[in-house]
Order: sequence, then structure tokens, then C-alpha cells
Amino acid sequence: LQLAADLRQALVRNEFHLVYQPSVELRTGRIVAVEALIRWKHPDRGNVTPDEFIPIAESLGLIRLIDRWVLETACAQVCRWDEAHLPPIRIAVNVSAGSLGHPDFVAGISAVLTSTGLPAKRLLLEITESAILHLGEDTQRTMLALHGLGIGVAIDDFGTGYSSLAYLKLPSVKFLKIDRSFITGLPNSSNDAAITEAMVAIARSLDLNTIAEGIETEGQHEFLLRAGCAEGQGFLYSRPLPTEEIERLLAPNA
Ligand code: G
Ligand code: G
Ligand code: MN
Ligand code: NA
Repeated sequence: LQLAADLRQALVRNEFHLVYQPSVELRTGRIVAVEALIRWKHPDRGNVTPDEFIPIAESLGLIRLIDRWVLETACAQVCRWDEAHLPPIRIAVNVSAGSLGHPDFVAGISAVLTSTGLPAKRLLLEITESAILHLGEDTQRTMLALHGLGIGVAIDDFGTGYSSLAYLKLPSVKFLKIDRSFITGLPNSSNDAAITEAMVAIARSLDLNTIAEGIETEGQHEFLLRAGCAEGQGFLYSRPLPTEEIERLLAPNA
């Protein structure tokens, strides 16, 4: 597969970049975090989406290198925003199963925090339910080690996996990200409304924060605010944006 061969070269050829999607406090609209999202500009094909190349990277064993590049780039970026005296925000980084399952995963993250100087509490790792499911016993150790370092974890795409809810008790888990598929039907779909309210209730009773994904309308925003969801992401507030545009949004006199 040509794409796979090209993917092997993409890192050294500098073909990746990051965009950042804001996450806002629903009550105020204030940006409290950004999620780093990878983009690949292929020299011939143009933009290739992560939905296409992340699975290939996983199967080629390249995902650890890519996730590491994302983590370093995103942590270094948020430190530069701090140095420019922009309001301090959290940075969320997606982590694939192939990275999470590696024995050196926690050491790698620790090294990036040390080299960039980013405080651990400012980093949030987004891990899908299915990634956690595949790891079994090692997960517990990894999650405990992350907690020991003060690094929080968000369960990404919550509600779409096939796992038990046992991992919600892991000490590093601090956030649930309610999957976009449940937000789409709000506020009119009574099923989506009931599921969303139940997820927020689970989160609250376990002392976890909720982030709703894929908010596109005022009606969805209002519903989630009333349901007690604290944070949201979606095109209603902002698409994923390049660095300069995030800086413009964060600047106090923007
Ligand atoms: O950015 P976009 O909506 O196209 O992302 C599509 C999918 O790719 C999402 O599931 C997202 O979590 C995943 N993704 C985006 N960026 C990264 C990344 O840096 N690392 C990993 N592992 N997945 C990512
Ligand atoms: O799985 P994950 O949550 O990491 O996926 C993030 C992806 O969701 C990004 O690729 C981003 O482009 C997409 N996304 C973010 N906000 C919205 C939205 O409001 N509507 C839709 N349709 N997609 C969104
Ligand atoms: Mn995510
Ligand atoms: Na998601």
C-alpha cells in the first residue's frame, strides 16, 4: 500500500501538523482547554484524515512515534502560550491503544513533561473505552502510574464502546467525553436526552467532569447546560483551528 509507505516517511518529512479545538465552560463560554488533533498533508493527495491514517499507523507499529510527536508538539505549544501570557488552558491529547499498551508509555509522558516544563495537571490524555478494554490488567498499573504523576485521563467517545464501567473507578480518570452521536439528537430525541442525562448523573456521582462533544446548535447547548454538563466542544463554539487562530481567541483583547 503506497499510503503505508508514505506514512513511514511522513514524520521525518515534516508532513504532520496539529490543529486545536477549544473546549468551553458551558456556563460562560470561556475557553478552558484545547484538544490537539493531528493533520497529515500528503505531498500528492493533499489532506489525509486521521480516520484514514491512524488505523494504518496502528497496524504498522508507527502509532507510538506519532502519538509521541503529538504529545511533544502540543505540550511545547501550550508552554509557548503560557510564555506569551495567554490564559493558562488545559491541553488534551488523544492516545491510541498501541501507545497506551506499551511498557514505556508512562516514562515517555513523564519525559515530555520534564523536557517541556508543562505541569502534569495541565495535561489530559484522551483514551477511548475500547483502548482501555483491550489492555486488561496492565491498564490498572498504567492508570495508577499516571495518577501518581498527577496526569488526568478523559474517557473519549464515552458510551460507544463495549466495556464494563469498572474503569470509571480508576484514580486517574477525571473526565467523561460524551460521544457526539448522543448529542446530535438533542434536545428533541427523548432517547438521546435520557442517555445524556444518565451519563451526566453517573459522572457526577463518581465525581467526574463531563465534556459533551459535537455541539452544533444553541438547543444542544441549552439542554446540556440544564442537564449539568460543565464543558463542551463543537462547531457551535469553534472548529479545530491552527495555532495563530487559537492565539487570537485566547488573547484577552481579542
Ligand atoms: O480530527 P478529526 O475529527 O478528523 O479526528 C478523527 C479521529 O482521529 C478522532 O477519533 C480522533 O480522536 C482521532 N485523532 C485525531 N488526532 C489524533 C492524534 O493525534 N492521535 C490519535 N491517536 N488519534 C487522533
Ligand atoms: O474522537 P474525537 O473526539 O477525538 O474526535 C474529534 C473529531 O470530531 C475531530 O476530527 C473534529 O473535527 C470532530 N468534531 C469536533 N466538533 C464537531 C462538531 O461539532 N460536529 C462534527 N460533526 N464533528 C466535530
Ligand atoms: Mn478526542
Ligand atoms: Na470523540
